Amino acid sequence: MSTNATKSPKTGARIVNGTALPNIPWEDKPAGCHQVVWRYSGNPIIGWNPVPAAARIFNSAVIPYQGGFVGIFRADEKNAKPQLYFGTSEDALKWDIRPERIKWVNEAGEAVKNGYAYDPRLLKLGDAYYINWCDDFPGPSIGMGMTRDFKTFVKLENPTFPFNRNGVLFPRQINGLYVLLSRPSDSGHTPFGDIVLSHSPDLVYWGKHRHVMSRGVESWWESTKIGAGPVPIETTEGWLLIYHGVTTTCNGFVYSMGAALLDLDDPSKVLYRTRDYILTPEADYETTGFVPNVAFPCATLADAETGRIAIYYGAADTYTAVAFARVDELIAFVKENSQV
Ligand code: BMA
Repeated sequence: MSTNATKSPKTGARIVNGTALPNIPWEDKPAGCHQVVWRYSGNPIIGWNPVPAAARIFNSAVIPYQGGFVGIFRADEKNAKPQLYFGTSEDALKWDIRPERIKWVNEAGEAVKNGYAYDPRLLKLGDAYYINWCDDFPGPSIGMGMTRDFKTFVKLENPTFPFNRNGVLFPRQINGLYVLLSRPSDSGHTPFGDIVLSHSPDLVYWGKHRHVMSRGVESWWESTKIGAGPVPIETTEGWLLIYHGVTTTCNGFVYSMGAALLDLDDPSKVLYRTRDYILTPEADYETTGFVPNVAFPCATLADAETGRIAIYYGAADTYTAVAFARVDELIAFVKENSQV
């Protein structure tokens, strides 16, 4: 049992620059649940062998589209290499995933060969949709792609060279510049890692790099490394960033989730950051699978009208799962439980 008691009164925090999403998948917090984030009772929503070519779909990103939902999915194919797949859904819970991986073209419309691709993030920026993922440069680096119709997927310039992972764009320009979170790393199962950010005038050239936050010192659940999770949510209290934090045990890494509030004008400034995790592997589908003890968030759906948030996360590098939170309650928890 986690000790994430949410004793706080609500802060009145609201999502800003978002849209109403009345059809967000949702379940109220079960009676007697004392956690600030609670799991969907129908988890996992995607299980083993979801399409003939892939053994496992997890660490994936979804977004509302034309009244329904679309997703970019990390699918580990049966040679164990990850690739990106596209899917659609009416309710964001039952997914129709295309049987073949996404075929990228470059800006000249020519086919692009991909080594591997994993842990996608997806957002709308202006009138186009952007995808970031861990790309084979060769060697892990941040990949960036764009689509307007989820039919043609255009691969853009890599914002970073190796080694880097967990590239996450902010959903609007800040002071006239695009902003990208990332996590410099090594080529393997990186045993370190802090979150940094970079600025760009055009999504091609990146600079003005800033350190955002380091792995935890006092908080042992995130003592090995941290990485940005879903696209940050703009709120009245700052950018709400849900992230993953990793600890090293004698049986390997354990991936949990934390949350932070970043300054709206300068998101390299951390205003608050949870001391305790907001979700840690407890359910069978999180503690048992291809890689046990992994809860890895890559996307949220958010209803700006009601403050309801659905968090999409990969469980045990095997399943796709959903958890829920309310923005006011989560922000109250981040502030009261802050280690900053
Ligand atoms: C990280 C990434 C994630 C994965 C996690 C746990 O390094 O590869 O895709 O979920 O390890 O295996």
